[in-house]
Amino acid sequence: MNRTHINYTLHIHLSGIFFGWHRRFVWLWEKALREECGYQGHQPYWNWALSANNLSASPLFDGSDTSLSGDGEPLENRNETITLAPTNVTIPNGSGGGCVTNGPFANITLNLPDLDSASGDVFPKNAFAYTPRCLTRNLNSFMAQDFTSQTDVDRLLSSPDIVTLQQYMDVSVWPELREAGIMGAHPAAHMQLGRAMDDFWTAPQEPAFMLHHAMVDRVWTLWQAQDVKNRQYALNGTSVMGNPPDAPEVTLDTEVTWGALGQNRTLRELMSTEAYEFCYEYAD
Ligand SMILES: [Cu+2]
Repeated sequence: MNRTHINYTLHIHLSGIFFGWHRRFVWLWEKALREECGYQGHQPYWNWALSANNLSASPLFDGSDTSLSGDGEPLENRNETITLAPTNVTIPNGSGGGCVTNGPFANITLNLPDLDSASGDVFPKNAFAYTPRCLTRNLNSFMAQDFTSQTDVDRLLSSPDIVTLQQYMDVSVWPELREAGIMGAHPAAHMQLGRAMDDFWTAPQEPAFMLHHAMVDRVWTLWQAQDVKNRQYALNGTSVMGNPPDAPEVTLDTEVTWGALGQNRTLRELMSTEAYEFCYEYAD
């Protein structure tokens, strides 16, 4: 799964295939859990708003036996604040930063490298280098409160059109952050868990990744359901990250690929959770 995500990173983010690609990515994961691992449950989602006030007290990240493990060990000499590059906006740092040593994922090994230093738009040469390391977390409740609260979820769901939904998903409404095009709910939920989850390329190594993207999918699904006629098949953008002007706009016939994980699909086949191969819904 990680390898596939890395291979298509430069297409599946900030583009017209973001929602559809990640929808089937999570679905393929759930299918593999059922068919290859004997899992009999469902794919849970991480409702960002429910943990926004206090991440480390949330049942998902409190470090208990039924959580996804909690915060990383607090790093010594941590900075009190972090700067949200490329802006000068500073916010409080998270509360951990080191390896996760509690809960079900205590001391697990991530095998792909931290690609933080990779440029965001060139495929990193070391993307698949075997790099055993710990799972780090740096839970940041400030970020959660300010970028993924119920207010933010409500704003997403109130988007009048797909362009606005994509915008709120990826870009904050804070003026300085909006200008820089950063800190919408999707990246903010990645960032609030720390380095491993915030890796643009290798984030699927973090156990919370699939639950996070199930929530992205849930927001898209609930938004579509408010106006099926106009929203079920609403698309915007290209198949290339950042939608450069020379890339063609996607259509319902645009083919999307998951490499070795499964056959190609057209976007048409990805637009509903209850059509073609999909058959699932979100409980409230
Ligand atoms: Cu992704």
